[in-house]
Amino acid sequence: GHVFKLTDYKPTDFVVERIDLTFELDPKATIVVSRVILHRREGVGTDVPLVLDGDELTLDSLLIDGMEIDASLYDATPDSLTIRELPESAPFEITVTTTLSPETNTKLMGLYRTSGVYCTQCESEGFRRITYFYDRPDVLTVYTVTIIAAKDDAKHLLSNGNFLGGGNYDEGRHFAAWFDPHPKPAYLFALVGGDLGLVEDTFTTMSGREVALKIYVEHGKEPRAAYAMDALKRSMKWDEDVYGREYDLDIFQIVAVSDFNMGAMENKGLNVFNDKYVLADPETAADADYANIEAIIAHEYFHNWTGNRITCRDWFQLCLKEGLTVYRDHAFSADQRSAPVKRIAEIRLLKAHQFPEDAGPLAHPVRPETYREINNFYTATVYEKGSEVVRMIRTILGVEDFRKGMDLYFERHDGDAATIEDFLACFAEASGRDLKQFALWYSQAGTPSVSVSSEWNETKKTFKVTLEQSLAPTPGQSRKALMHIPLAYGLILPDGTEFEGQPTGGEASDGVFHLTKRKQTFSFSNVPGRPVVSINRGFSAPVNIAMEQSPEDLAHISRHESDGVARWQALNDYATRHLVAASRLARDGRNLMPAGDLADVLIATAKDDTLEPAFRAQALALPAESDIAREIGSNIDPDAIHTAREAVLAEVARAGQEVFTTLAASAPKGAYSPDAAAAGQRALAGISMSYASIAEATAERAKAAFNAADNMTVLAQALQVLAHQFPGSDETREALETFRTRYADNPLVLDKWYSIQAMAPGAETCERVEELLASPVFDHTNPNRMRSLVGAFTAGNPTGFNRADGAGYRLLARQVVEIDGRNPQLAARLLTAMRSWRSLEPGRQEQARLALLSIRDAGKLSADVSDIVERMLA
Ligand code: B3K
Ligand code: ZN
Repeated sequence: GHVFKLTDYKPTDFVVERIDLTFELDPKATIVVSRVILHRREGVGTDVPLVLDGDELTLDSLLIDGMEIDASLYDATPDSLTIRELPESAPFEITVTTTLSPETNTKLMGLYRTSGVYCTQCESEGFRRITYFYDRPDVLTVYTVTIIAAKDDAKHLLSNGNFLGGGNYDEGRHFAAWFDPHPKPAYLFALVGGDLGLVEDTFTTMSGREVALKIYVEHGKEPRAAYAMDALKRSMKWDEDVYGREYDLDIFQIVAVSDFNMGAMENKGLNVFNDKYVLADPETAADADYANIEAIIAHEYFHNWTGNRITCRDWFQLCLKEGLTVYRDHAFSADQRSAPVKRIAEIRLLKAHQFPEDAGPLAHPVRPETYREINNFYTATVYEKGSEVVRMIRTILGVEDFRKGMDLYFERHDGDAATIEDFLACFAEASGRDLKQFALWYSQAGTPSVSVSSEWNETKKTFKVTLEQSLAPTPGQSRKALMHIPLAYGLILPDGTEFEGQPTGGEASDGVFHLTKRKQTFSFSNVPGRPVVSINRGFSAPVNIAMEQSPEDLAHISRHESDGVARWQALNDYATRHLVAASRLARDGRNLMPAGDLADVLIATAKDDTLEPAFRAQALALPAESDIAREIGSNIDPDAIHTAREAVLAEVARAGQEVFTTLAASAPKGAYSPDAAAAGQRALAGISMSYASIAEATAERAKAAFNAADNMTVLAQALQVLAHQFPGSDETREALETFRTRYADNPLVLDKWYSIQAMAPGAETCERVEELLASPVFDHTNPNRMRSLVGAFTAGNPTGFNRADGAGYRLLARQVVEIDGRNPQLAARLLTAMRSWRSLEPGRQEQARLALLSIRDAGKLSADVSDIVERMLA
């Protein structure tokens, strides 16, 4: 396939002045009439034709200024429309008619049907599946949209912008017209038609304008949209308070649909959501679902300024809107909840998803420089590392200059299709700081490593910290330049207080070392006693730290750190180190060393009620098997890791049995509230219940919790302990059956049932997943179902998926090929679960390679899947 390059950017030959779209909705034959006014860009020769994008389109008719033209003057293929001999300078109008079949559009890109609702998904390149157009983010124009449909087929007819009017059209049909005054690229276009339930509210903006808020859901589910509505209002207020950003239309609409390739989409004034991220009530949604809804509602809303008002020049700049908007939604959630607990969750996620991506064959820069299929670049690197890069800008500039830079960006680029260079220039200008070296974070892939060593001189009372950076080669980048790495630090003195003196040897301000050279030594003098360094506090830079720190030093940090995140980091490092060592012993078939000290620290943290419950729950959650695997890095044996981790869990559980038994009963009583404090208490009680059950070695406690549960958080947690710790027990069988029958009519809840089973450790799970896939009630076409079963198994079950005989890989390969025929985006996404295959031990590696080859040789593959499979095999 074609390789797109950042350096090939060129503006279009023609400029779009406006577009008027008319849709006559029909499941099999929707007629789209697109009237576009354009003019030739100044300096473009008259011999240059107009070339518009298409994808699987057929042209019904083409008019220029209302007239038919000779067939020799244009060519229409499924993926392009070329028109020659157009006027030299005057604007002209083209009228393009296409017919679509939403019902058979299984790619969920362009216009499709989901549970009887018409909906669109245009980012990145879905608009070209609707009509021939310049489907690229730097072509911004105003849209007028008229939708006509049978009243009994589509009661609500929605599009972007403000409502112009509507009414009866002809026999049995009605229409609605919308005008969006804000010029936008085609990827932000949206249309929805259907008979939906509606939840309404209003928001009064900072300048006193009233905005109508509407959330559309399936009939009967209206009460489950209340939390999303609340989150939306809080988001709108937050963006005004924190960034001075006001909403800019009379109406903001959200539609929840059940078939959606990702979480949600920020179409101007008409967000379309995966219903998983809208619908919640205590009986059916767990605390994590509420937190996700809050974060995603905020994320899509924040795109209105970072993405829509200021969009991207080309898809290479994707992180301009995504990294920045993730950064903004993180800050929002931190303000709504506990900031340290939120940050810990972010660090965990970054390390679990982005670090492995950056360390494997799919590694790419935050701003990629080439792509074959842009859909494959909606990645943890673009989103999460992209957010970390923005966060580092704030760390380097400080809060005030960061805000100045953001203000300048909004002011200068409102209405633009901008680049990363534009963005960085605003911060450089606002702060007077040179960000040239820093900009490497956008162009160099891979996770930098920083090795840290220190030297204490007892007689001179001096302390030296030496930092050295390195960055391993990644695909296409064999040589790397030195980065600007901002490392927040603290020096913790023997009495637990912090040393405040400034070092020499390099820039260090506000508790941040600026590592800009390969190796730098920061020297402190007049230090009263040997300090312990707490480095990369709060994860100020997304790097791997290599530092020999004794368990005593780590324990000292975890006891005295004033910063909750750093305290957790120390604990987590300590636990990781222990688990890595234990896994190595298990791999060699040797006895594990006792976890005494680790258990003591964890138990002390568990019962320290000066700490918030959510923090204690995070501290108790041992690094996952995948975290341990990542630390080990190569020759990985997932079974050894599992054995070692289970042994440590059991040891901690037994040592702290009394504490865990008490805490297991500490969940808040009374009516359920999704607020962060109550969720934190449930998290602590939940993980304690799990430890207590492990210590008791019977399923009774978990089964009792399951039977008594009055909310989904407790119920799902109990089911997970049963299925993962006590597989095959009568209690587990009963609970699984109860859950299945109780929620048979609620697919989103049943997804939890699939995931919990798919993540049950051990080789047998592979057969169980096959069995569930073969069940006639399992809907293979729905992305949420597939992710909850196949995605959970492949990405969340290291021992099951990485079964030594390769059955897990073969299962994935078969599913990928099958799904690819319908929905390439979903297939490619599921396949990325194999991205770390080269770090496995040789036997599994070979099995994985054979599975990848079987996909590569499967015949007709989509660009999405072939791009991933080829990069993985390269
Ligand atoms: N911008 C969309 C993602 C579109 C993915 C296209 N393959 C959701 C978001 O990040 O807000
Ligand atoms: Zn986004």
